[in-house]
Amino acid sequence: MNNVPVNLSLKAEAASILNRLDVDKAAYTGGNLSSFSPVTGEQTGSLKTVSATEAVQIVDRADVAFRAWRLVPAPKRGELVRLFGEELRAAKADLGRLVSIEAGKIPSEGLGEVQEMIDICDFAVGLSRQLYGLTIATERPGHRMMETWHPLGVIGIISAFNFPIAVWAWNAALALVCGNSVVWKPSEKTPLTALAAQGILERALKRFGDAPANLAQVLIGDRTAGEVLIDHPKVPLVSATGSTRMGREVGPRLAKRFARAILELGGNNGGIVCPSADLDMALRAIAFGAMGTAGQRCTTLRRLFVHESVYDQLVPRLKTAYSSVSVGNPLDGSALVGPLIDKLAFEAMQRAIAKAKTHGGAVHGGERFDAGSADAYYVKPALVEMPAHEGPVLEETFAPILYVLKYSDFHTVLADHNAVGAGLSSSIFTLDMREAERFLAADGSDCGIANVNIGTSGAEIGGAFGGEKETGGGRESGSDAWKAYMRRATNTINYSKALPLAQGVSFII
Ligand code: UN1
Repeated sequence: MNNVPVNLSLKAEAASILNRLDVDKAAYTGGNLSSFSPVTGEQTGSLKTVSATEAVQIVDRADVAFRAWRLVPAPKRGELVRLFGEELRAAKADLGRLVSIEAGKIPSEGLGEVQEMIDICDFAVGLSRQLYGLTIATERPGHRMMETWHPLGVIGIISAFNFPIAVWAWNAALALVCGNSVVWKPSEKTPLTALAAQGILERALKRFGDAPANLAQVLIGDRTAGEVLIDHPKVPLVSATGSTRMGREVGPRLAKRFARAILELGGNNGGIVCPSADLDMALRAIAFGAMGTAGQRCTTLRRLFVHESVYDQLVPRLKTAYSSVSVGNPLDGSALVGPLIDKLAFEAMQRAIAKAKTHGGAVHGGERFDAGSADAYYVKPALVEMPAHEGPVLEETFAPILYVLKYSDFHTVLADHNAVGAGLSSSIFTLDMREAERFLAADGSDCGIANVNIGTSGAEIGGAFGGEKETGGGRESGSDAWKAYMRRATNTINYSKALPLAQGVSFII
């Protein structure tokens, strides 16, 4: 465990990074939203927030920008995103460091978050020449049928503290090449990082030259600002990342006005370790999946099912890994696990652990330790051996708690694996082809992400990211996720001299 030096001025460091990224000091001083670093608990800024009325004006301006941007050819729109990727590369060290300061990530994860943004930019640039429609066989002679993809409108993005900028970039990069404008409501826990990322996009916009004003805007504000995105009739799509509770509010409100939603909500991700598993590999994957990012990824491994034949080999090694992992200041480069985001996260973790005990759970770790600051919450990751798949195991707690269960029968464990509300990510560790393929089959894992011999977290941007059931069903990032950001038109063109009707209908006047 590392002690956190209390005299570290993260406020000054954050300010100098923001200054280098051309963010106006007035945006983060003298305002009413305080930002903090979970590393020390120190206040890092006080940001100006927008009122609901200002938020409405921001959306109205974004709609004007959309009307111009949709007419710019898609490959040219891609050029803006290419420049954004270039600016991100240039600012990677600063931006990664700010992620570490504000979200508490270790350096490689802070930098990794920026890399994820660069990757989606590259993907989106390629996509800007590949927004393909289809030519479809028509039953009528002398006709041609095709589908065309058109820009959609103002895209609202609501993002969470744990990936404060990468998830915005997934959405913004795709939305921009698809011909949309974006309005972003970042987490109130990570607003400085949002200002920095927005500043970098503005650099790219400046270099691009003639993009419409207000093409990409950020809304620093509280819930009421976010609600404007949900309710404004000029926002046809909201992509929202957060808790299932948030999704239950946002989803029906969007549905009520027939707006689209990309919901990326909770995960309660499971892993199965089978008798044939490569245990060395499984151990490493489990450690990163469950303890990495202090258990605060939506893809974090939370439930581990271990076959009874390997339980006594794997679980003691896991316990050793848990008790020896270095937890501490994420900025000094030696810790693998940084702080929880805040006191609320710590309290939720303690409640889940207490509940697990009432269900017979044997808890290893989980305690807070003094890191030299009363306002920083560093905990030892908790490994909890559970006698049954019940109680807190069925819920997502956004903290490093790994519930471990022993299983004997593959079909029963598959059923247990799927018997939770969330359906984001999942893994199986096996060298048995039948088990691996069953896990990936129609009656296997019911999650949006199902992996073999790798962990549940750390997805690449090339695949569609998202999950089923209470995870919300949305897909972002790679594959054909771009289609959600466009509207599809089916076009039938008659180049004959006759007017045959489909389905053999006759209507002669
Ligand atoms: C999230 O936690 O909201 O797969 C996103 C991963 C990352 C993205 C996580 N690429 O863990």
